[in-house]
Amino acid sequence: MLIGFTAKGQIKDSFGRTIILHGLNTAGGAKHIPGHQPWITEADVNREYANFGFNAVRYLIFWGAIEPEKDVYETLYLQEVKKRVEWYTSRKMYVVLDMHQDVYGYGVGGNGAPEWASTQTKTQNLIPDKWPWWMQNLEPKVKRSYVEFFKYKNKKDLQEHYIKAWLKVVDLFKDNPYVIGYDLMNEPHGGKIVKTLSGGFERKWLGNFYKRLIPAIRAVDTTRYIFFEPRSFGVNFGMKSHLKKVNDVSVHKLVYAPHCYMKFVDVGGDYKNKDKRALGKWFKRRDAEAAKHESAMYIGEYGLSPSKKGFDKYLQDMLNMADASGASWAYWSSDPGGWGPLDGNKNPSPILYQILRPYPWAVSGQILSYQTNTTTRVFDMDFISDTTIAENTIIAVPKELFSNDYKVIVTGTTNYTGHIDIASNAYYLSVGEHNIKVHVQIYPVSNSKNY
Ligand code: IDC
Repeated sequence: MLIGFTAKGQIKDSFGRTIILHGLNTAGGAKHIPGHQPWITEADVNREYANFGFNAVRYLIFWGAIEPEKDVYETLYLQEVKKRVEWYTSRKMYVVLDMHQDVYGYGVGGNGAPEWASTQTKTQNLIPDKWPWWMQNLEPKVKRSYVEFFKYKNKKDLQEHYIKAWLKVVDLFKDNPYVIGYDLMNEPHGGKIVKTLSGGFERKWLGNFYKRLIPAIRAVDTTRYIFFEPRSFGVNFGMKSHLKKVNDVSVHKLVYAPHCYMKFVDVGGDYKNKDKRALGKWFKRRDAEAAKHESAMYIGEYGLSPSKKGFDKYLQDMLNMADASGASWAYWSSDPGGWGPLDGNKNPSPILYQILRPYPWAVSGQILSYQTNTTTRVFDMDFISDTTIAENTIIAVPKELFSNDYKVIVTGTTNYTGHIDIASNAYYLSVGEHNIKVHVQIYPVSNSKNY
């Protein structure tokens, strides 16, 4: 049994299949450029689908781009987002819309909140630029902006406008079944460090913020999943979250969407055994929290530089643990170069070959377990069939790794049909027997150059 697969801890598609999301964040580069759209073209999206076998994207949007002036909504921006979102959804890829922010917003040197949403403006620079960017959260003006936003009491209009900005987005996507969910706010941060670390921020301010935002979305959309995050500071490293159980209203479609950035990724050192132990702890805590929230888990961000020694081992351990938890994920980020799976010329970087692996794209039944042997590249999955779901089970088998040259062995039943679908990078399986344990094994048969 998968660690994270409690009764409610699964993401289902409109046919009732259980789905696991694998994909990229698109894109960091959109934060500070005019228009705020990512680097990607439709051909790049198609490559993610047809070559890499990704079935999802975490697509960044910004409150500051939606409502750049108070009460003025940028419909052109939203139309441009819609156009790009449809590049994915027309291919039946799932889109998670991420209302992104780092360092609060544009008024204080960050991204996300519009300038007008800070009474503070950045006039001093106390934190050196050479420090990791998130240390800018220690700037007094940034701290005060977060406090004004989350405290709510004295500046209610900030959250009210944030909610209204979300409703503009919801309005545009609520009828698109492949827009799987809304990630309410990227990496919420409480401003005050002690309040943040001691749990007060999550228990009160963040929890209350979700209690306002979730019902507002549910009043117009009861179909999408709502993805919510714990605080980022400390939790990204593996500390525990203090968020009280988050509740949905009228439906129960919640996804817990923490980020995973081990300390070694940002500060010093290569990947070592102690980091693997810390990673194990990160998963143990997140699994328990997802269970508490009765939510599936989606690791909305993880990533690192391929110049880190042990980056490959880290990614293997990370994704093995994600498979054991049944967690979905989005790699940070698709931006070419740097940490990206593509280099500056859009050629595969060493990251790509570590994050591609087969996975259950959509399963007609109950997934019991799935894993990849990172040495042999053999994939195994067990599930219990459900013939009341007419759609095929789909297993992604990335072409970039397998060159469509692989064998599939299905055991547990002889009553099935299966075929390799080259266009979608996947194996399609239809089982005729209900409620039976089926085992699927996929293994490469050629000496493909890519692994
Ligand atoms: C990073 C970008 C980097 C940029 C920085 C600040 O990769 O180029 O300078 O944001 O805007 C997060 C954030 C995500 C970060 C990412 C990597 O959600 O926006 O992107 N990260 O540092 N949290 C932890 C790490």
